Order: sequence, then C-alpha cells, then structure tokens
Amino acid sequence: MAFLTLVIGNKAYSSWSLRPWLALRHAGAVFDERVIPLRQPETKPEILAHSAAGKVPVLHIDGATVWGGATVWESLAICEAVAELYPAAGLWPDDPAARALARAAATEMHGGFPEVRKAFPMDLKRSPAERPVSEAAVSEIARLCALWGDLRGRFGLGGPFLFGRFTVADAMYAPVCARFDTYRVPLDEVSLAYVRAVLALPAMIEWRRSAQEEPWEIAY
Ligand SMILES: N[C@@H](CCC(=O)N[C@@H](CS)C(=O)NCC(=O)O)C(=O)O
Repeated sequence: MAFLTLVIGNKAYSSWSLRPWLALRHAGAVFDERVIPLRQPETKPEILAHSAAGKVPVLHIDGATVWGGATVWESLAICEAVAELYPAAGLWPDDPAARALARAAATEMHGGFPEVRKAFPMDLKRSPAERPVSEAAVSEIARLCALWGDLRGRFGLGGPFLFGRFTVADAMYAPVCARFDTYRVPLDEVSLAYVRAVLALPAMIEWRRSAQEEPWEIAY
C-alpha cells in the first residue's frame, strides 16, 4: 500500500480530480487511486466516508509520515500538499514573483470561469465536435486566452507551459484545455499551442485512456 491515496471521481467527468492527479504523476509519486463513480445513489455517502466536505478529490496521507497523517480536500490545497511533499518536482516556479503569479492564476481557475465550466463540461468520452459558444462564456474565454498569452509571453521561454516547465498552474488549467479540445473552441495561436502541449503530456494521455475505458456514462 502506498503512503498516499487519492480519492477521485470518474476520470471522464471529474475535472477537479484530474488536477491533483496530474500534480502527483508529475511529481513521480507512488499513490493508490480510489475512483468513486459520480451521480450514483451511493456517491454521496461514499465520498462522505472520505471527507466531510462531500466532494472529490480527497488526498489521504498515511500516518507514518512526518505529516503524522492527514486528509486534504479541495483540488488546489491537494496540489499545494503535493508540491510540499515533493519539492524536487518544482511544482511552483522558483522565482518568487513568478510563483506569486502562478498562485494567482491557479486560484483564479479554482474560483472562477463558471460560464466556461457550465457551457463546456469535461467529457472525455465525447467525440470532439464544435459547440456554439454562449454569450456568457465569450468574455471568460477571452480572459483565459489573454492570461495564457501573457504568462507564456513573460515566463514561457523554458518550455511549452505557462511558466515554461509544468507547474500547479498547468494542472489547474488542464481540464479547460480538454474542454476546449472536445468542443473545438476557436482559440488564438498561442492558446492553441498551449492546449496541445497540455494534452500531449503522457499523464494526460494516460488519464484520457483510462477515462474512455470506464463503464459509467453521464449524459450532460
Ligand atoms: N472546489 C472543489 C470542487 C470539487 C467538486 O465539485 N467535485 C465534484 C466532482 S468533479 C464532486 O465531488 N461532486 C460530487 C457531489 O457533489 O456529490 C475542489 O476544488 O476540489
């Protein structure tokens, strides 16, 4: 048994679960994974058995560590814990100013973009097809592209991600990249290249493959 267990929802639909899973994979962590299928009669009690917050993802850290055992909920807080558990993975930029912006970008995703999330639910079982962009989502898409373009332009020299190398900020935006791909949302060149880089991550490919093999279907 690994000292970390990540409790997640179905890989096809649980965008919040994907984020810390990517961070753990990027860190090279060995962890157990427990999938709780969403929207089933037993979903809520099963999740509540892991976290009183009643949402996945949840990370259990074994008591035999210096952490003395902990259960962490909320995707961004879990990513933070992974960054602390695996400092060598460089899950935040080294430069303090860049790190502050990476945290701001990650937090903006954690608390924002409700229209994009509503209009384009993550569905990794769906064949890619264009979906009209709702008026409400237009300004959020423009903000996403502007943010990505700004960060890539200022910090992206060392690699294809927002701060060059992969960081928690990319983990947080990965589901948006998947949504933009599934619904063929028109993007500028820089944003499209960024989406492609995220989707080409081996961990992302692995997650998508597992998602497509899952038996559960949810019709959004
Ligand atoms: N703010 C939370 C959101 C978590 C969330 O909404 N998770 C969904 C699955 S993607 C969930 O647990 N749904 C089950 C339910 O509400 O019963 C986070 O960042 O982890």
